[in-house]
Amino acid sequence: MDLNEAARATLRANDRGGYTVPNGQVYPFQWNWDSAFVALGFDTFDRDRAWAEVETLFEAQWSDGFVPHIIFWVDDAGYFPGPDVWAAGENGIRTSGITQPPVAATVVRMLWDSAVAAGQADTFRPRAEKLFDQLLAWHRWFATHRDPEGRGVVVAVHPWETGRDNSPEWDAPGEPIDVSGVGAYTRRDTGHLDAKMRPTKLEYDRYLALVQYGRAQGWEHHKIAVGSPFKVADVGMSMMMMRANRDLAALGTLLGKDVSAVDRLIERAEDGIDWLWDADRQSWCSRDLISGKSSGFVTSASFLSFYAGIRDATKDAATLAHFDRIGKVVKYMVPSLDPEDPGFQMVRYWRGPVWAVVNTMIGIGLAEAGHDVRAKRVKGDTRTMMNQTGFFEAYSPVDGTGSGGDDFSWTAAMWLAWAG
Ligand code: 9WN
Repeated sequence: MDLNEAARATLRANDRGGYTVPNGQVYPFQWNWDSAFVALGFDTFDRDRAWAEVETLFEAQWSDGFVPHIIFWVDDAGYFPGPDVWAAGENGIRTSGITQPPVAATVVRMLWDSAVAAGQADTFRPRAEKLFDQLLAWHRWFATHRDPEGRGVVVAVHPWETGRDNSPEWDAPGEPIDVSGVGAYTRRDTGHLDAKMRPTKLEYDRYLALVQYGRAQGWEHHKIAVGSPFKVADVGMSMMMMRANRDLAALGTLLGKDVSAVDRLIERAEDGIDWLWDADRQSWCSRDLISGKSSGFVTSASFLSFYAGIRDATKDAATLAHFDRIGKVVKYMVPSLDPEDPGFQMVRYWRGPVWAVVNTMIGIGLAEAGHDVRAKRVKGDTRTMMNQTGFFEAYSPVDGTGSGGDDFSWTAAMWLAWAG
């Protein structure tokens, strides 16, 4: 089977009817940003199914605009924590109580452009209009509840919210989390996968303590925004949000919608984003809202500034210097953590491995900013790893071996939509 066929087969196998599971065993539910990326894969061979993926996600949107990170459409004991632990949702739809990186607006804009190019604007316009309104509500929710100081950034209240669960950026901000009352629980992830590829017990205790905290607040977002013991301005989500708002404004303009509210969010982000520039490290870095301290970590998210549309000659040059330095150390770009960092681990999740979806965003951003050689490197490395290893959850930047689950939906989707 050629890889195009294999990628389509992976998406079909993980399709549960209207939504796609990231991987049948390890992640048996709908995940937010996975579904957005998966839609781009479907769009290469089944346009209607692509739109349905995003529409199903937004069926789980709460009345305040929030879109959950997991939707538990069915029961499955293969994942922990499940719906009973979260105890969240609206209208009988069981969900988690936190969100995930806002990439959906960027995806819907791409789906719309693709429908227009295929001469199907009239067919898809009503669906695009509905999604525009839902996306705008979600972005407003972010501005209210995930940017409590109005800084123009995205403040995560849970490491899972960032989508980069065990990045070392969350280590110091996670220290004050009280894990003494977490109690006994059984992880499922380490039943499916080698524990050396997964977060540690201490990290899981913190994840669970934060779930218990949110649940105790009844998942009332205004309370959590103020009182959460974990509040970190995530450079990844902040860059993706800036990009997503630009795409939402462009989509709205194409649809004849009023985009003034989105324009204000873009201005706020452009005014505030420099707060995430770490002058000592000469890099874009996440910053703890509570302590005010920069993480100082150079991660793959640090290279999303181009994708966000930031053009700043001095900062761009410094960011590219990190990129070139890292590119000499690893065989495959872009590792989730600087390989010269003492905490770098080539297979432990977001402390080293390369993720195809992050590479896609970095590659698109570099190409748009005119850094063609580097953009080609990112795409070529991604393609090589997929060719050698198949569609793994992530890959070692050192030797390209697979890390995490195999037959992974968003990886297959990125082959179809970008790398292949
Ligand atoms: C928690 C599904 C998700 C991705 C995340 C990735 C991982 C979950 C987990 O899997 O997170 O949300 O249990 O490890 O970190 O980015 O959306 O693929």
